[in-house]
Amino acid sequence: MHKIITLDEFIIQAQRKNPYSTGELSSLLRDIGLAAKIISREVNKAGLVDIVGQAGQENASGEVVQKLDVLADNLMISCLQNSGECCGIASEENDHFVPINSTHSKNAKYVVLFDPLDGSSNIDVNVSIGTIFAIYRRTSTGPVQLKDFIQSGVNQVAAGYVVYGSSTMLVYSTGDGVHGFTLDPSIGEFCLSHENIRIPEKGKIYSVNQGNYPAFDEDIKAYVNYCMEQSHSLRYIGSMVSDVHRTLIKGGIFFYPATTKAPEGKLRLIYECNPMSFLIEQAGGKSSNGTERIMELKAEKLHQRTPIFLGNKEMVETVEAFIREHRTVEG
Ligand code: AHM
Ligand code: MG
Repeated sequence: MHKIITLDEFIIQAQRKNPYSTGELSSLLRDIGLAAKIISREVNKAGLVDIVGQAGQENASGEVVQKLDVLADNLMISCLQNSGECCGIASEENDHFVPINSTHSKNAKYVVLFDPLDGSSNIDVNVSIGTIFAIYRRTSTGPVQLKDFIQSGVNQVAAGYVVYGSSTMLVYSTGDGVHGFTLDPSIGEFCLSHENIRIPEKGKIYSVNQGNYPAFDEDIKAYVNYCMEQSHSLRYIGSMVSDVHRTLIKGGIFFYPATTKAPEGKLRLIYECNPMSFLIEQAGGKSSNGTERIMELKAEKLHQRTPIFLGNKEMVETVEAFIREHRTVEG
């Protein structure tokens, strides 16, 4: 029988390799793992709405059933509040960041940013959805401030996602490779299933909402035409976590460019793009906004959006070349 390594054991082993580690980051990661297990349980019940009650209505115990994205948000916040290792959180669900003011948390050195349930419009049709998170070391002293949350992605200490798919997987990196854990529901543990994930060198899959084609710039239209001429396969789930997960494992490119309706793109820099870029780069891939590295972009506000192209280096560089050539011709 293979030796099972649980997420908690893996985190502790990684911590032991670093003699200066205080265990605070390990503790935070374990709390996120716990939140992920609870969210996974709730997501798995999503199809039972007729039995457990619709969002907004009371369930059999007289509690109001929450929408899943609100529930996931509250679960993440409460697990992170308990840890004492996090002095503030920022979530895609909330307009502002939330300081954690308890005595043991307010001086903690980490902030956590997350999208609690990305792709939540897919819940009703049983398509995979996910949670995305990023951890930064705060830069301020005293009460936590906006600047702690809008640091460049290169400052991420750790990032990861949980995909609630045919199985639930947690994939994360602390800057020492990308590691994937699959939830074994029978023992309630994330077990190491994908150690040191490397994105394949070559890819043949492109992933974009091609229905937006008429709203793309000419350079992106030209790149999409090129993908079709190359007979690349088109795969688009419409759930970033699942599309990026496939890209990480099978290779290819995922992109959400600017459109006439969304000139800044749709996806959020600090909640979605930075953590996914951290993972893709750690796995040997590349992530850019078409001209610049995503993780070097300057965030001005919490909910800033950006166009994004991530995946195999070669494929991302090809789309960048299309963009460059087009701009040169346009002068
Ligand atoms: P959300 O954060 O409101 O769930 O939106 C983000 C989702 C991503 O998961 C996905 O990549 C994208 O929106 C899909 O958008 P579209 O339906 O425009 O293709
Ligand atoms: Mg989202």
